[in-house]
Amino acid sequence: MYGSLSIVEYDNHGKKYHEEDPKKLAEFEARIERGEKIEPKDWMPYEYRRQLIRMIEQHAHSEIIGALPEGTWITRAPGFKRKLALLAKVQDEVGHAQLLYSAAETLGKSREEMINDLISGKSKYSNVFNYPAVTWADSAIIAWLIDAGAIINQVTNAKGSYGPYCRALERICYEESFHLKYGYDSVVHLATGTPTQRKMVQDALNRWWTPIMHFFGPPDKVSVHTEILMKWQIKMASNDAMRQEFLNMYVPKIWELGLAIPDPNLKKNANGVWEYTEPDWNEFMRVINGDGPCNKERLAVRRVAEEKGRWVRKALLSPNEKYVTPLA
Ligand code: FAQ
Repeated sequence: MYGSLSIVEYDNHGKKYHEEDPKKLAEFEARIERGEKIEPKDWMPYEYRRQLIRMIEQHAHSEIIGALPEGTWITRAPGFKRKLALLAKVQDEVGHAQLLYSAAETLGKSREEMINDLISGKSKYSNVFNYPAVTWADSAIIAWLIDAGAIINQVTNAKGSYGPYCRALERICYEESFHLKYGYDSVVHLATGTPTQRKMVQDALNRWWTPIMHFFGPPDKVSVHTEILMKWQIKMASNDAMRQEFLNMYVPKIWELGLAIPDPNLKKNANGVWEYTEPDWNEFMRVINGDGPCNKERLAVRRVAEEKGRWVRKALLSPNEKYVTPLA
């Protein structure tokens, strides 16, 4: 379906634009200017649809792959209450993927195509989930600071122009806010605990700082899609603006816990802008293009899930046929 919409050849970064009817395009842009939501059956430019599919699909993939680093800690969570909370959080993340795949489907790309593009390595997903959760403290840092970053992004973009994406984001944010509280509680517990616990959480923060700085995307001056995404109000703040917001909200909270941030140049300048050492953007490019510490492992897990779940999907689609389960 999505493929059939293509009339003009596009490069991977949307540089060539579909020749749209100027009148329709002007009406569409006026609707966005007025703050109206665009709904699936409304006319929209080809490039608006293409960009939304790219972004929502990557977001959905990030949620199901994002369940994996923390998921590895469910069996080893320290205590029953932490285990229950983590189990519920991981389930929520997978639920977010479902909401987001549904939002992307409204634009004409099927879920099967999206999953195939994920497991073949064609589609991207968030850099952060290609790093291992080495200790329990890593899972706490993920639940606090990665969820914090995700909330900043999602609360902002929930005010955007595409109805189904905004509604999905709004709902996701309620759950993410709860995850953040769980993550903060886990980090506080470790940071105010024994010297061993404090060291464990400090080491985890050291490991995660660079991936977190990468999380908001490349600097604005090199970001490929920001301009068009902001023009059409898909993205409501730039990568650097979101990174600044994160630093503004969370650096004081991290310092308050007596934890050190592994960047000697991090400081707020006289204009209220955070200055920091640029994280290694070559590492970012390697990780998002498939060569991070866990990329292969993450996709391998999804491939197995896809294969093992095939009989269930078939059975759901044609309930009158008899299937022999792989366990039978
Ligand atoms: N990771 O031109 P820009 C979560 C790619 S959800 C990987 O600046 P854009 C919940 C980008 O795709 C986390 N790739 O791109 C959770 C593009 O590549 P392409 C996910 C990245 O779109 C918590 C290229 O670099 N959230 O965490 C990243 O304007 C805890 C050029 O970049 C979303 O997806 C990255 N970090 O801005 C779950 C939110 N950054 O497609 C479990 C929706 C950039 O040309 C546990 N997405 N790239 O091949 C967005 O807001 C935007 O897409 C950005 C990137 C801000 C991520």
